[in-house]
Amino acid sequence: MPSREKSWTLDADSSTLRVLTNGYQSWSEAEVRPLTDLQTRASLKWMIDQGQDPAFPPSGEAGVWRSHSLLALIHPDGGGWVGAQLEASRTFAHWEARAIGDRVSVTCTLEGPEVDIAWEETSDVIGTLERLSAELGRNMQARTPAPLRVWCSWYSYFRGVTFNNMMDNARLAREQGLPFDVFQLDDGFQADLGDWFETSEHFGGHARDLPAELKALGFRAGLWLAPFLVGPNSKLFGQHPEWLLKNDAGEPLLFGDNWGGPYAALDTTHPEALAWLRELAATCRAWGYDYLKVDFLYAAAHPGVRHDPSVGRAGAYRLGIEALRAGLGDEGFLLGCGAPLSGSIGVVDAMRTGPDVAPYWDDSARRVLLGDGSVPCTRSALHTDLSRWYQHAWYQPDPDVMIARKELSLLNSDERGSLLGLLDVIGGLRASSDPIGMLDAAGLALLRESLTISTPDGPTTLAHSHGGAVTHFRRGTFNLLDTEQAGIRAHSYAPTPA
Ligand code: 9PG
Repeated sequence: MPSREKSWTLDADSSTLRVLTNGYQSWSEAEVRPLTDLQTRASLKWMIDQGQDPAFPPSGEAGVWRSHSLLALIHPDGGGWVGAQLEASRTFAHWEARAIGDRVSVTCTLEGPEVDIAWEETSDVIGTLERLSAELGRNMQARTPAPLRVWCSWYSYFRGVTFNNMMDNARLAREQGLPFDVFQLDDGFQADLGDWFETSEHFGGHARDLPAELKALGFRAGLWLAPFLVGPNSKLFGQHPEWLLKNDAGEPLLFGDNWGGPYAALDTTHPEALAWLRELAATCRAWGYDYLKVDFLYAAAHPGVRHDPSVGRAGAYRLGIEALRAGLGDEGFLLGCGAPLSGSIGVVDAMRTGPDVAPYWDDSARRVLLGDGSVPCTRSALHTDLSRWYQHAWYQPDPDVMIARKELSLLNSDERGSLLGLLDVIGGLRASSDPIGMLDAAGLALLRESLTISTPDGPTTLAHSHGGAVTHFRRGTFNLLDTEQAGIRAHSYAPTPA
């Protein structure tokens, strides 16, 4: 795919400007930072594969900021510049801002077919960003159904989840009258990545038998898949090597690192792989799942050699998710995760817009020392989700689960309050993963509060931040730092007094 570049030179003192970036996929860092700072580049290859764009990762140079789909530069008075692609179904737009003393240079490089790019100077960056992001959503016929309230097995049972864990929680939720719409089974039920119809040894049942039991309790059934991933020891890997993304030597490309090692990916330009994906989603639908959380989706856009070399990375990704949508049907609810963001508009109903929440505040070893802003932890999730507030025009945002429990969690009450504040200002999906039986009266009350649907809020300023992210909202202010800021305790959320 030929790439085209547009560039602009701005007469502006780079030392006074801030930059707002949007990372490539759900887990990639989004933030607002002084332009002269250093954008963090993950130090290990698998972290770049899994948390950044391997074709356009942060440069590692101070004063150079890379962003996907859009970019904003902000003066202390809130004015500045906003750039955004206005169509994204087959095209990635790579933005770079570079501080050069009393000037700033900005480039936008397209990877994929030509699309319209907006570049505007404005006295109101927040308003311009919201307007351009809404325009992109309209152009791509964004799906924004009513947000759902979801119980998800991941954040307490992880890969050890069993059929009985699901049913025990569903029964307790019904007894307590908790307002969940969906009970969603996450990673751990399957024999291997790609072998989705065979069950793991510990699961104790088959995923196909769960929906009927959940429906009997009045819940919709949801299922997690990493549909584009193929485990190197899976049956699928052995049976269909021709469906896999290849390296230059023609061998299946292995990348990332999870489930104890690297994994392969389906080549979504291969017609048989696409037919298999459609069938996979249709089979889950036929089992009774009308909510699919489709994860690790960036794999379909990973750089590599494809069956049809005329299709670029963004185009290959789009073919893959369109096949999933076709199999699930128009009525099914599709939640993207680990997904290239703007390239999913119009196909997904909802999208994870940040890294995983975890039952602890920070993982500074991986986040700070190894430079991986996509690492699961509550701080990373807040940082990136808040800095993507404008994406409600693209899909229902999913800022991940509330953690209301006190057991099996290191979060303190300020940190739980920040998660609650996050869900309120983002105004998208609501989710929980707490074992219901573990919650005391206060925990149940906090969980109920977190399941209350809200409308999206917006920031009051991008010129100040308590921690490198968008932190100042109309409804309240977040302090992501480890020390008190302007009277707001470390790690806490302070609602704006009425
Ligand atoms: C299942 C999980 C859950 C979760 C997803 C995704 O970079 N990492 O180490 C990393 C680990 C886990 C992860 C994402 C990134 O979680 O977001 O909700 O479904 O997979 O395996």
